[in-house]
Amino acid sequence: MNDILTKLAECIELGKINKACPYPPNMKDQDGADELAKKALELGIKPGEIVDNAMIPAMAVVGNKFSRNEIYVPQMLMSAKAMHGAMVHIKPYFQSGETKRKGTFIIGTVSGDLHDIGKNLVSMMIEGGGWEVLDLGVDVSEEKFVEAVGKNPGAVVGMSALLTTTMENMEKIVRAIKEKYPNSKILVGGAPLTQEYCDKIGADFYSPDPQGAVNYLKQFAS
Ligand code: B1M
Repeated sequence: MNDILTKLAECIELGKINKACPYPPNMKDQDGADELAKKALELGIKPGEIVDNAMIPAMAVVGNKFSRNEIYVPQMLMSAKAMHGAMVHIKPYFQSGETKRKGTFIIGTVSGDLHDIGKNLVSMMIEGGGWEVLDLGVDVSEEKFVEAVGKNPGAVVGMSALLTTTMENMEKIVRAIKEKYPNSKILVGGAPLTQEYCDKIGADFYSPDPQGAVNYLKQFAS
């Protein structure tokens, strides 16, 4: 039983999505995250156990390696895809309520900004960490963020900005959310951001990378 979870974790770490996936070359024709997650469920392993003992630790390894510059964006994207391959089988159990999520995380790239590669990585890592992710996409307006927070009480909010010009929009959105929902927690990131800027705009936390975002969320997990 543990063997299959070890193999699943390895597939996620190395970005082996499914059997047909040719990457990584030394795992050609072997089962990937997709098949292994399905088999684990068929063996009667609980979805929560698969997530907690294989998927979350594997994504944490990936996130930490990325933070230390031991792997780069392409490898991380492959891992995130492998995680998604497994998640397809697990998701129905979360949706039915049989397996509990840690909370809801709302994420979007701020208005005026169409960059989404970093935002998607953060989103996938957090989903891999057992959270329900509501991804609002790119060019997300103040109104859309505020509406999403209103509809999801207690959700943690994440914002990404890649342009120095759209960082100003981030400030407006943070202020609008905090005005209406003062207890909401807001996490910000993106290449031009700094801790100083995060403090200036009244956001709660700045993370330069996805793993920092996952770690920040741990304190709010239910
Ligand atoms: Co644009 N672009 N771009 N671009 N683009 C940059 C950002 C730029 C630095 C390039 C440059 O001039 N050297 C520059 C910004 C300059 C500035 O503002 N100071 C720039 C510009 C100017 C523009 C346009 C204005 C160009 C034009 O049209 N004249 C235009 C703007 C469009 C718009 O948004 N309105 C534009 C367009 C585009 C493309 C559409 C072509 C494409 C985006 C495709 C896409 O995202 N789907 C694009 C790209 C790819 C880039 C570069 C090359 C790469 C960005 C990227 O994806 N990096 C970028 C130059 C560069 O960075 N080398 C550039 C990889 C990604 C994993 O990193 O997003 O930083 P990043 O995310 C990191 C962290 O920041 C963090 O985690 C991630 C992983 O470590 N992170 C978070 C991100 N969000 C987070 C949120 C968190 C926590 C961490 O919590 C919520």
